Amino acid sequence: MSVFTVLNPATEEPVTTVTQVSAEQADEAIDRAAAAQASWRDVAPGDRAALLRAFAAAVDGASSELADLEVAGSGHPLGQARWEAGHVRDVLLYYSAAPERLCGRQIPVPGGLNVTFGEPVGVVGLIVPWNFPMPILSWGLAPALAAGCAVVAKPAQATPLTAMRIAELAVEAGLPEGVFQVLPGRGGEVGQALVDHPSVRKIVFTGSTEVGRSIMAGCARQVKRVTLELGGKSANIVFADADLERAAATAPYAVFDNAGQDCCARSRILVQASVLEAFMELFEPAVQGVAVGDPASAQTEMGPLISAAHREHVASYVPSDAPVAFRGSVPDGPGFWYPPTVLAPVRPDDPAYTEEVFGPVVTVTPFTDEADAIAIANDTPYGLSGSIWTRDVGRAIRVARAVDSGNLSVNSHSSVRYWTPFGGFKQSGLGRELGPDAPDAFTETKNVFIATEG
Ligand code: TAP
Repeated sequence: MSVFTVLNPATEEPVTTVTQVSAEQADEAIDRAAAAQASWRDVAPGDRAALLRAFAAAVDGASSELADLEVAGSGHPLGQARWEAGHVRDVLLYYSAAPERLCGRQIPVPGGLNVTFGEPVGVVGLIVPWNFPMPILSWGLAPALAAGCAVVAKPAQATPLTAMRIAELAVEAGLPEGVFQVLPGRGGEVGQALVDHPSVRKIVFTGSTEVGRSIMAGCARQVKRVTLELGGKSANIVFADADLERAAATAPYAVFDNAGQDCCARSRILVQASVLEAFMELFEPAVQGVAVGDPASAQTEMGPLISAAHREHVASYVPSDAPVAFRGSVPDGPGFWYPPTVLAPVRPDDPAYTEEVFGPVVTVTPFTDEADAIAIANDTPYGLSGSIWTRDVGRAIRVARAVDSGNLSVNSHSSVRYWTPFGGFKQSGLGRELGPDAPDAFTETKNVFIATEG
């Protein structure tokens, strides 16, 4: 039996130990899920909706506890962690409306009619990364349960605590045993078991593009459905006619939120050359104003990185001769801290400019005109997110249509709304999560012909 010690990233102290599930135990859990799903799919839609609402209420009742767990186990600032717990409740509530609205179609055909049914795909395997343990769990969990699927989730090894507690809350709220299980363990063992077990009919994976590729190849062996939410290298495009004060004031939060450990981080700021200097003058105090410190304080805006190894990885993008324009500060003492860091000017082949850093490091690059901005924004294998700052509505729409990315904001740095579809272009992923159609992605369309002629 192996155990994993969860560390507090702000103190480097152990929080607790978690017994790791083995591949054999994962297979047994998947068998339990398959048995439970056979009954869950037959729960009347109104009753399934009521159970999801009860689950949401249980999460709401435990939101302080969940937030505290995320502060201790993931280093998320308290305000952010509270928002994340509330987000899980809201996502469950949003999809609690779905069971009673999963309607098929009737299609007139010669000699009778065809009806379609959205049948639940079966058992869904959710593989969750460490950066947003609660929200990303909920994005797959809620629509899958609503569609009548059972869910077996594997949290990241480093951050299992909130997912484990949410699974207990599901049972306390009345969800039948086995309908939602959380299996803490290693990716190569428990995650692989989800990919390999024939009863798992869909994998919802969020994580790195590299692991995503191998998951997709594994799913291909059984023609298993797969959704991939992968990496990003998104652009924050600031045109000369933009509200520069707002663009500069929000730019730190567009990339340093969650210490930059955010797939949607706008880690490449592109600024029209004619306003570059003015932008940088506004951006510097905004970066230095980011409150980096104790995640348990409600005033903190940015906490530590997840681990010492990840800090080393982030730091490798900022060697001693890196073009650091300016940076913020970090607390002294223990903790996996890394300061908000702005690099400019950067070479086009600088890895900090071309690769996903997944830490609080941003590059600033000038562009000449609209076509140049679009070309630079699209010069990446990724296409997840991005922002466009301009007062010209026509340009905003033109650029938004031209940037190859799944989620763009105009005059805003926000990324995810659970009532709109979310996902990436190119190597940022496959498929969409969230939005009103998400439960459909957990069903298979069945087409039945009914003869009406005697
Ligand atoms: P990964 O190393 O890819 O890990 C993600 C999850 O996959 C973890 O639960 C991990 O388990 C598991 N895993 C690892 N190897 C596996 C295997 N061979 N088979 C099955 N599962 C396996 O990513 P990460 O470092 O946790 O997360 C950072 C990445 O996620 C970044 O690239 C980021 O952009 C991306 N991300 C994307 C999104 C969206 S919505 N597009 C959102 C958040 C993060 P262990 O923890 O045990 O290794």
